[in-house]
Amino acid sequence: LTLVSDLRAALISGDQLELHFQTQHHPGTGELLGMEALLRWRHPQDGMISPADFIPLAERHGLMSELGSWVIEKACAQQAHWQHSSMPKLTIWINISALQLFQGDLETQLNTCLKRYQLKPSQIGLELTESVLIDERAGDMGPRLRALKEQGYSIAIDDFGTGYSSLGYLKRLPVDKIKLDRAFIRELPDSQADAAIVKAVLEMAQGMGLCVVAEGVETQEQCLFLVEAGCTIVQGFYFARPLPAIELEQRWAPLP
Ligand code: G
Ligand code: G
Ligand code: MN
Ligand code: NA
Repeated sequence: LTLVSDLRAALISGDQLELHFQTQHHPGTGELLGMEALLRWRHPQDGMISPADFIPLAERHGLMSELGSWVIEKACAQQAHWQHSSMPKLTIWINISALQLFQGDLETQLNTCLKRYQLKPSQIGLELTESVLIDERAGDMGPRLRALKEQGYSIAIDDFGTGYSSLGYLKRLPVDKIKLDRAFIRELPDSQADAAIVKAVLEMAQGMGLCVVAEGVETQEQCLFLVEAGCTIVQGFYFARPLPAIELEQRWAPLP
């Protein structure tokens, strides 16, 4: 429980939380194509705590809405800052948790933030996990996602293939992008099963007009396989780890 009160304190002070950014690339050319914002908590005593650990805690203790707002605010502020710099102009994808989608008014929150920073919805993408889409608390996500889509936000399905879901939602919901979970990438190109799954997902996505991002790409061999299979966007340690904004600027917008 002390961790919960620490998180409350972190949200009030703001200075223990950081957004890091992991770039996305073409697996063949390395071209920079987008980036994902990833939340980090630098605990004063315990060091870096993974969002995989503190996001469930925030959800259980009613802090998720505030934490989610912090991420949206920070991502928009960073995007606005980069619009006025020599950084390449890219969509920043943010992770949206289940509770943010069920409770509160995500659409209004996003729109307010965009307006304040004079951004367009196309500059912020939303990543939702499969489990969010089939969460029973949610009811039908269709109307809410279609509203976001109509505003101009892009929607990606995160951790695709791990969520015990049927494929039906891909047809029903206004999805733009599939993020193929790294579990299917890890053993490429050796695993015949993974190779078959990845190729099938790419073919299905192409047939439906969806983009595919392969996650967790760590080796050149994986890139070669993915190029061959027709994948055009990858994310992973092979190209870049999640980095603080300042390090991205040093790499992609170096001062003369
Ligand atoms: O970056 P890392 O591998 O530590 O992230 C662990 C998990 O936390 C991932 O599943 C990632 O999607 C999730 N995550 C990272 N940042 C955020 C965030 O800002 N909001 C939400 N809801 N989840 C996040
Ligand atoms: O669930 P989500 O895709 O949002 O999680 C993103 C997380 O995956 C990031 O927190 C990041 O730390 C982790 N990640 C990113 N690239 C790689 C990679 O190449 N290998 C592994 N093992 N993890 C990665
Ligand atoms: Mn993600
Ligand atoms: Na993922």
